[in-house]
Amino acid sequence: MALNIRKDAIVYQIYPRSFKDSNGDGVGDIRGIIESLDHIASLGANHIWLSPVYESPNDDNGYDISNYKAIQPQFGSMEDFDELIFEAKKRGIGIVMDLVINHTSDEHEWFKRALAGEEKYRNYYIIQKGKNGKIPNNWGNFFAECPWSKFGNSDNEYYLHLFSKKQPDLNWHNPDVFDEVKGIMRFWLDRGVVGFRCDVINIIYKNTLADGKKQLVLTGREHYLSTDGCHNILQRLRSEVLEPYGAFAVGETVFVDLLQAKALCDSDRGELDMIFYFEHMEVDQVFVKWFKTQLKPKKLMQTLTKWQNALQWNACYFENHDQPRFISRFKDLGSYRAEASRMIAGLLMTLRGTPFIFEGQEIGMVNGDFNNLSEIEDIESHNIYAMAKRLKIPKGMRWKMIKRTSRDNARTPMQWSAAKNAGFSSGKPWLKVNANYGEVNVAAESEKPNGILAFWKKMIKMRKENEILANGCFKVLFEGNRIYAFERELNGKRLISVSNMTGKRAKLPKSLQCYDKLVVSNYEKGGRGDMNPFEFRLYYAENK
Ligand code: TEU
Repeated sequence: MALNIRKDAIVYQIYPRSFKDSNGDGVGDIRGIIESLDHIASLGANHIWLSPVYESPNDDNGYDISNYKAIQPQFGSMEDFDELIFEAKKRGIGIVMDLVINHTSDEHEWFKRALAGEEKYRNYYIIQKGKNGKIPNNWGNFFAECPWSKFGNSDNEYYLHLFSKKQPDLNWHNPDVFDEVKGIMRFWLDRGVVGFRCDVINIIYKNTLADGKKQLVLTGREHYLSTDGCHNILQRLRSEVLEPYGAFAVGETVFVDLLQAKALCDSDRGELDMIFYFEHMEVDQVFVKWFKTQLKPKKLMQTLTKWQNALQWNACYFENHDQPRFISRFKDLGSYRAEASRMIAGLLMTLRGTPFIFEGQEIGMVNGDFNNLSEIEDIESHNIYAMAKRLKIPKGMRWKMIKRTSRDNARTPMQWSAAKNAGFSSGKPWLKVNANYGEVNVAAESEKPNGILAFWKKMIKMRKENEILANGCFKVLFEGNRIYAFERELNGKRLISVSNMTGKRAKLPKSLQCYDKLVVSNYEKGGRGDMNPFEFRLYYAENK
């Protein structure tokens, strides 16, 4: 089955709460996105992936949906949404929705009717009797809580939630759930959306609720990761819903290894167009993501290479709304914020696969400058902090963990200008604006012909116009402690991508010194001799 997205397309991810507030309530909204479309169009994005904009009580900022066919009132109305589709389309931009179908909100009508005792809706969820006065099994939970909560007033019944207790998991053994989801997808496809980003899609189908093998995190996961039932659902969603519309699907897939990944997105499978895997996000973690160590560039390079080689087509990303800002992970970032951001632009646009840019990445936004837990909103961070307290991890260390890993690091308001609240909102922003906004903002960047934004635009343009970058094959050339180099090749024409992933100068390896046709460097006076800190270069060569 062919890809349902052009190979030269670029996707821009918006976290709507944090993007642009048009009405001064401190929360970003759809009209704010409409006002900002020219920025996204000038960047060169073909699609916008919207994190959830559906009605939600916001326990997990919209990933807990109470009505899949309504817009979150804080974000606007369905008319605003239709206008967004229309205005985006006018600029050649398609809208991609976030499809969260592992769970709903406990405030969804289905769950409420289940609680009211309607058998039909009880079967939409995973409700189980306790075992010997205890919860039904020994599974873990993504947000470090107990995955089972009492179902209503019942004495001995529990419902499963792999995320927060306000996110009950759906029962994908029930064909009615499948039909409901098909209806939801068609509802949005009929309004003009071009694809879906499918939230934690490889965990939706639970084979059994039996106890799992004890693990450090997520005990029980062998019972629900990439099950046959999940593959079957994905194949049917593809053929019955997506294909007739020519719509694409990118899956967020947790804990996938290469084999599982291939089974989810190789083209002959007829499931997903591509997946977001996590291994390159995890190169600076110890066992679990809350314990971080220094990022070792070589490990990052090896991981990128491994996935580039394994999959027919990749979803390439370095940031999203769940991850700390990527450039903040470099221990020797120092004063090289601009150079590192431009290096990532070069790297992202030259890897093989669809590049996903997260809002703010194009101006080199860094982690939030939070001082204490009261400044953090994210449910996951609060839960982890509480767990660390239970484990008697000292207060200072607990905070250090959260500060470095919190998902809020990427969710701070978009920095548009040096005006009050970074031009994000005239009211009090729901999450603290980074204090560096006077210097780091879209307006300031727009004035700099050789700035960060200008370089992102340049690389995006190149990625879109160059057939080698869209279609060429990938071959790694060099993985060192500092320098990463690979080639993209098409019909004997080659582009050589070279990145210095450190804040130190680095010798260009001998094997790369033969290239002399520089296409671009992220340094004004770069491109020759030793590599500058975080320098990126692209060379052109032809096969001899
Ligand atoms: O994330 C799923 C996921 O596993 C992680 O990325 C998550 O952020 C967490 O760190 C697990 O420890 C998706 C969404 O992207 C995330 O925002 C949601 O909170 C989550 O699913 C539940 O819908």
